[in-house]
Amino acid sequence: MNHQLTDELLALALEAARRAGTLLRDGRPEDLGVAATKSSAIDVVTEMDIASEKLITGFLAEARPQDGFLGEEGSSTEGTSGVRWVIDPIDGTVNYLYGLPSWAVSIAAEIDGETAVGVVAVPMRGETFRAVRGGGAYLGDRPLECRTAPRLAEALIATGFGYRTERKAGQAEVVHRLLTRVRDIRRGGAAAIDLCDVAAGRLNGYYERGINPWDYAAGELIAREAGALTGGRPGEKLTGELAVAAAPGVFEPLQALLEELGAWHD
Ligand code: LIP
Repeated sequence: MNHQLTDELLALALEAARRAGTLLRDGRPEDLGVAATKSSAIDVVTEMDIASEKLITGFLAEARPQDGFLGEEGSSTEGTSGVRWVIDPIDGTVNYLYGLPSWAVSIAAEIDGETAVGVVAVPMRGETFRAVRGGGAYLGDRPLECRTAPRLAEALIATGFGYRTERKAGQAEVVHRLLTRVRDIRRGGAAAIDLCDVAAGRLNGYYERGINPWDYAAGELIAREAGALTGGRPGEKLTGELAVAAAPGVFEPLQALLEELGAWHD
């Protein structure tokens, strides 16, 4: 990899995430409401999602006008440099809407289609996670290492649920059967934070069906660089169909159990 390029992309992602995080933390209106809905009436966008995406894409495009963009709130351009930014301006929008602290700004940079840099800022925790492919994962200056569990039955596993009723019904079936097979289940509400918490050893694993590239691009790289394994159904890459990330020793039985429980379909 071209280290000069990844250093530049990391510095830009850190600064964009810092600026957006400050805007979101300090600029959240007391009477924040829903600006629009997407896949269902509970899949919401606030004015702050839109303002955050505008700030991030404006800052990055000024520094690197040839790059492409994929953003949750509609940014989508090809670019000509081989670099594409994958952006979630607020991951955990429902938490943000309600004033709960678990929301993040997630920014990844792909080089020729492969995620090379990932930054996840969690402003209400005062934490910023980062990783460069092949260079390890860090929380601030602290190198991260994921945490395994002796058995799946002793593993703390996070998950999430979609916005559509049919999908939730399937997810409820899976979690109903999984709960008795693991230590406990967490539902934080932001995939990017769950993936970073796997990286930091605060969770042994995470899985979810139906998340999007902007939710997982940065967090997956951070989890992998902290030693976690990531994927989808057995033998497949992590995609929206199914995302699984866990420490070695937990990943394999978790992925096999999710396959048995049909976690990849509605
Ligand atoms: C959210 C994800 C979360 C999932 C929610 C939603 P958003 O992303 O991070 O894991 O369970 O349904 O998709 O919509 O807050 O960017």
